[in-house]
Amino acid sequence: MSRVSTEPSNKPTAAHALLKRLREHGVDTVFGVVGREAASILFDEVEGIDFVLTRHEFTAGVAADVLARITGRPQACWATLGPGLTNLSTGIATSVLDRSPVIALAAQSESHDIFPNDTHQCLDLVSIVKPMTKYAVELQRPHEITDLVDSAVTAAMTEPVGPSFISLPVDLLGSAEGIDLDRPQPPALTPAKPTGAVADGWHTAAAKAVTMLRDAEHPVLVVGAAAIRSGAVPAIRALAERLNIPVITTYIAKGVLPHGHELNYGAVTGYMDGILGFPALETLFGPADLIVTLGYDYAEDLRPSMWERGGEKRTVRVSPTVNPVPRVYRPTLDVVTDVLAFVNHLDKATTGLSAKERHDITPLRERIAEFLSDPEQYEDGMRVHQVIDSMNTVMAETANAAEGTIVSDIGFFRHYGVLFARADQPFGFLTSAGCSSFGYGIPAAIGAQMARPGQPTFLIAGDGGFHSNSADLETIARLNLPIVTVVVNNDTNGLIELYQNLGHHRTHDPAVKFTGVDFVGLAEANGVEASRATSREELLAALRKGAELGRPYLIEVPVNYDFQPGGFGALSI
Ligand code: TP9
Ligand code: MG
Repeated sequence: MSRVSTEPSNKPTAAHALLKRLREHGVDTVFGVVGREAASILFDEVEGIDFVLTRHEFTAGVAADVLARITGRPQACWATLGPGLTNLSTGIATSVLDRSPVIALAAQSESHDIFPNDTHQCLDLVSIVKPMTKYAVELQRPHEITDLVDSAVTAAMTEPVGPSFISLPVDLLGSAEGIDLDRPQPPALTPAKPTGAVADGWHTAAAKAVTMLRDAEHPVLVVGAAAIRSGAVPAIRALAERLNIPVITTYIAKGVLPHGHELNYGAVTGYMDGILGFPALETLFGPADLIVTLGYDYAEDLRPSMWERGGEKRTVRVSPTVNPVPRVYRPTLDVVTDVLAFVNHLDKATTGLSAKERHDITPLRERIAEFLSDPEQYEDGMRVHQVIDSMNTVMAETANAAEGTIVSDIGFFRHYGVLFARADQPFGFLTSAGCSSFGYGIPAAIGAQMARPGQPTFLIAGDGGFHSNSADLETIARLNLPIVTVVVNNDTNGLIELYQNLGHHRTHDPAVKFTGVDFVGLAEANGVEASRATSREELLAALRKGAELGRPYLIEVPVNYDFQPGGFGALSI
């Protein structure tokens, strides 16, 4: 089989031009796993753009997603041909469903040898990723690489932001034919604001929104991540404070108001009534008569059915994109525009309006406080709310105001994180709302710690999700990222056991139970110091140690959930 020429040359190649253009667009990191295309690209061709080797391509995709999300710039991930790209595909799925401007790149067979499903390791890469990307293309002529990168970045940064993909035949990647490194710089992109007829007419709709807000007794702002991307967080806070309007967020928009802010009514999940044994959604939404959704995104899993309880409500949808889900959310008023522009407009247009009397959620707050302070020493393992309460305590001691990140993998514990984990800044709590692939935790913590090097990062993960992707513990150790990981271990895919209970009023162990893994030994084998904690006191001490260490640290905590067959009740969604 023909392979790429390995004759070294000093001429700039498509690989140089690719990295240079990515750098000019603000990309500073390429996460990935390299295959035989190493003959065409070393990743040291261009200053200011680093390669981070991961153990699995999924890790590369999610780390790029989170680094891009927090820095507000595109970031890149890399896979080799065939199985490299199929491994990366769940990372790409994460950045489309979670909305992050990731530039996914993969090597492809030589341009004269692309026979998908016949040539060694050759698959039709563009067709594989097309349904989950905003732009997907294969390089045909080396000198066009700069234009392809420009198109990929523009598509990725346009709302709804998401991944773009370029397939790179290895011979073209190593080719110097027609390569010109002196192309003019691209314009700087922030997530692109909407333009066009719908956006232009938004002032009329905004005037209606002002009237609806004036008439409302108990308005509530429901905020999604597009509001963060538009830079509207300070404006939303100012508006909410002036008019005394509560703010409720999706999982990933936690931190729009700081954790302890009196107008922060929290993030919601469909599991909350069951977890708290309390009618939480009714308390939060029942009295509301106007819901204003700012940057609402159905993919963030806050469903309209969650607010449709109690009295009749009117709804205003403010979003940079046209409504993709009218069947589940048909607002009274739809305003398609940039969230920041709308909030600024609303702020000016409501200058004379007196503050609202917000509805009281004291009973819910008391229930949460009582639940979290649970002093019981359970014989069969800690409870997850005790674990998160301990993480909050040490995060508050460790982080400066408006700093720190709590990352959550996917599992039942994640819903406790959504409800209780502290987040004092936007993206101060990270989980995958849209894609929710388990194994998200390690790569998301890597991305967060790289984006916020001076701040603490705590990760909570379950045994199931964590061990599905635990090889990248070695990446954390190699990069010496001071991430404090807490593995809540019940030797079970606990959330799935809950569903067995819900569906059958009984469980079936072979489908959800594991034999025990020694997570302390696993961490140490990967170069990460670790310990085990079985009580609040031990956990607090271990978290404090980890937070001060300046190196990665892992704490295994045996846990148990309290749901009995049939005991959790129906979900609230
Ligand atoms: N495969 C992938 C890639 N992602 C998901 N989300 C599933 C399967 C289905 N979810 S959430 C979960 C599964 C199997 C189990 C999580 O178990 P855990 O030990 O990490 O957490 P816990 O607290 O639920 O036991
Ligand atoms: Mg588990």
